[in-house]
Amino acid sequence: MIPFLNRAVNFSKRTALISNGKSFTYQDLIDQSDMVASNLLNSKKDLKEARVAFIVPPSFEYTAIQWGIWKAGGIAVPLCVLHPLPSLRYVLEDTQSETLIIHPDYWELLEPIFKELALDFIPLTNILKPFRKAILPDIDLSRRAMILYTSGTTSKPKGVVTTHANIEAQITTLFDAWDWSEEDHILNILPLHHVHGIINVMSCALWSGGCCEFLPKFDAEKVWDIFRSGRLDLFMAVPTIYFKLISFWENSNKSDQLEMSNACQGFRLMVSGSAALPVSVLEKWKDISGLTLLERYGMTEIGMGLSNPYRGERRPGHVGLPLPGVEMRIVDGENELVPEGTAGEIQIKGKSVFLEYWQKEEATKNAFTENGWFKTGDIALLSNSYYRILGRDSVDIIKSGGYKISALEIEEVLRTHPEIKECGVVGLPNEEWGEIVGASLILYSKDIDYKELTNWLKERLPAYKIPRQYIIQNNLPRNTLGKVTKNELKKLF
Ligand code: MCA
Ligand code: AMP
Repeated sequence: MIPFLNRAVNFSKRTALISNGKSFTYQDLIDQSDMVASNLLNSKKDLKEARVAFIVPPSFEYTAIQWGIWKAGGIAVPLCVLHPLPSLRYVLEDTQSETLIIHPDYWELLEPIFKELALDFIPLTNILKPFRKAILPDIDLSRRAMILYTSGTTSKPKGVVTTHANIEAQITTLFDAWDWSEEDHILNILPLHHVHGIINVMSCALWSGGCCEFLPKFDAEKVWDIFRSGRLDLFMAVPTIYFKLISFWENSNKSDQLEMSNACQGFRLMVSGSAALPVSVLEKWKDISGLTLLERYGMTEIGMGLSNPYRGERRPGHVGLPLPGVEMRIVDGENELVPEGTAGEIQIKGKSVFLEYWQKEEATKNAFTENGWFKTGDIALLSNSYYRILGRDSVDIIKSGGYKISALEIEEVLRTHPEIKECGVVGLPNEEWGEIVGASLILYSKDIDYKELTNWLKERLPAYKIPRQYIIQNNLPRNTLGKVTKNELKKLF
């Protein structure tokens, strides 16, 4: 049995999850995930790492399915509920999923591919229904558990494979560092196809015997209302969410502001991550809530790497030090250690580091040094005993609203538009979103209808990848080798 799931019996009567206004105990989660596993196994003994994709909003059912897949020996492939059909199809094909579990809200969206893809499409209710309880297989911790998609320096996202051992290490380092306990009650407003929502929020709460409450879609007013209920003591989000909560507070009347600020007194910890936390946001949040946000640094491939301390100085603009069990070094372009205080690439080793990119041997090999350090591509500097992230070594990676976006992926889609001859996509600094996507277009004609272009893009890309600013040019700036000079391009917006 997987230790993470096995721990649940220690907390059987406690509330594990709150979703859609209902509370579910750990026993409910154990029973429902046993049913999911039994339905998936049917008469099989072990799914033997078959990929089981599921498209289900954050909820008790989501968690029961994830656990059920693990109990049956499968690999969980959570799909993004915001993705248009081509993005979902890409993940299903790339993972060669055998099964797709579908929440009723997404049935119509997926119907066009039912005949085209050879996989079992299972309605949510069928996988949850009572079934003769199967004998569950023994799962070795070295087995593959999950595939999450992340954008990189290639145009198409890559599937990051983590084992049960990786997941356990990603959880336990945070359990120790941030003092999780069964008394904790956290709100999850993050999407559940990324590490931040899945591991840092939901899985840490369930490992601890605490309670994770879902709000499936972020809404500043609803989040403040839940804060005001006084039942939470933990919150974790991306900087954009803190920005939006601050805006809501600023636009409220004085007595509401006072109530909202008072509601923050019940929290023992609030964490920010997935993108750089602007010092201005940290300071405004401190004025409003009295709390100093704990900023940490992580990546899909490594879980969390660095963190400001739970106890001790949380320094604005810094991400602290390596978490327990995480080995880290800063190197130059030749993978040589740089002197202290010099900027270089962060490289990471440890049990939390992923196994491989799904079926991409070459990409996996290139992501590690010869002696097994994972090359993050992030540039950092040790300043006065704390690390500071300076940026990334690739201009083609954009971080917007906490989502990692590949400029190359957007360019590839834009180039298939009949009116676009050539294009260049860049990330432009933005206080609210971190960066927003900007696109320079070279057109066949003089002008383009942006509304039509946006609608056309929405059928092909999720909303957070759609450019928010455009310029029209005759030529893109290029260097002598003909490569687009993205830093020059940024200046033109
Ligand atoms: C949405 N909009 C945007 C963007 N996204 N505009 C500019 N840039 C964007 N990126 C626009 C929409 O088109 C819409 O505009 C309006 O904003 C509201 O859209 P909606 O989707 O409702 O936005 P939202 O719900 O307010 O979303 C903001 C959000 C979301 C909650 C911050 O982006 C989010 O959940 N981000 C978290 C992502 C995450 O978990 N990342 C972790 C991965 P209009 O109304 O004009 O159409 S990183 C990770 O896991 C690593 C390990 C780590 O370190 O944590
Ligand atoms: P993802 O691939 O979506 O997991 O995003 C990981 C990337 O987010 C990292 O490689 C960093 O570039 C960025 N990131 C995460 N946390 C921070 C942080 N606290 N400050 C700056 N960048 C961050």
